[in-house]
Amino acid sequence: TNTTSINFSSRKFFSISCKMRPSMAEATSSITYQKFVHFALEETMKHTHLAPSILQEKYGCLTAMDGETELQMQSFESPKIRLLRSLFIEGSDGMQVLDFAIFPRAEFDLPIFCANFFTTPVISIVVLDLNPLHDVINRQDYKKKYYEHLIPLGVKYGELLPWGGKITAESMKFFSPIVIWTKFPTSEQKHRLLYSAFEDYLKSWLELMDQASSETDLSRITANLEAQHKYLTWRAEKDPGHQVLTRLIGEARAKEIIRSFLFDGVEELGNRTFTDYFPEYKRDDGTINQKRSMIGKSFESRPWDTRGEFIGDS
Ligand code: BLA
Repeated sequence: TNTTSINFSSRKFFSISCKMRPSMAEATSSITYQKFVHFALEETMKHTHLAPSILQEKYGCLTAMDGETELQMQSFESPKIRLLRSLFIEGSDGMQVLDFAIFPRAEFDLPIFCANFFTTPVISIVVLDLNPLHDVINRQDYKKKYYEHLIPLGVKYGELLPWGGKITAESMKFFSPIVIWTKFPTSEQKHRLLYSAFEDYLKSWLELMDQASSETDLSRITANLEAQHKYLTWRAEKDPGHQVLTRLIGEARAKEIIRSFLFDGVEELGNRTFTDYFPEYKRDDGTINQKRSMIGKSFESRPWDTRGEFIGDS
């Protein structure tokens, strides 16, 4: 049946390169992002045919310099998906990281699915969103097309997983009215809640994908491409995961994984540089200001109201 072939193929993908040793987290607690990855692949395969990405040959399993922490990478593509990739990290010290994203092909103006979870035994830092490809504050048509029907979902999880406080102001432009930005003391209860949110957000994204039809207007395709390139350029330069990755695998390999795996396309989808897109970061000598934020941190509380209207830093 269809189901067995799904199970078979996902198992096959999982065993490509990772040691099948028992998960360290499984032995001590039920907090692991492994099952998020399993769910996401199986669920996505119910909607589309996932083929391994060319990146899969190069990026599979990696052991960090501590000899203990494992980084598991997987990547796929499909007719509407340019790149679905997952980085799952399980640290010897109880650290768990998930960076899971789905980037649509340029013919589609679909949002970018984004799940970024950083967990230590003490604290969890979470971003879960369908990141908008286009401006959701000024372009009502785009907001209506993809988010209007999802506002109740965002309100539900926004209450269960409350706003995490001030963030890098620049990041807000990449977030949608249904973004879940939260921090909480790590607990199994919150972990289960986050799993439900992840399931619901992914299912919502997959429904949007099902309905999406290919753009034929070249100017629209170009606009989608530019927007995705700007997004990749931002994240490849300023992603908060940079430091942790550098500590785990060293600067050179961290840079490579960020530019060629996590945010693959940053080199190929456009020619503009970080400071072309974000000139406020340009130093006098032309180099990029290393600060994460030029504006500073803001948005103490949720800048979207329960109707999905942007209320800003009120
Ligand atoms: C913190 N991660 C954060 C914060 C945000 C994000 C908003 C709060 C700090 C800040 O305001 O910058 C996530 N920011 C995002 C996302 C986008 C964005 C998803 O602009 C998308 C547009 N985080 C990871 C990975 C690791 C990680 C892979 O995604 C580790 C390997 C770690 N994130 C991490 C850590 C912190 C953090 C350690 C807290 C420390 C810090 O703020 O630097």
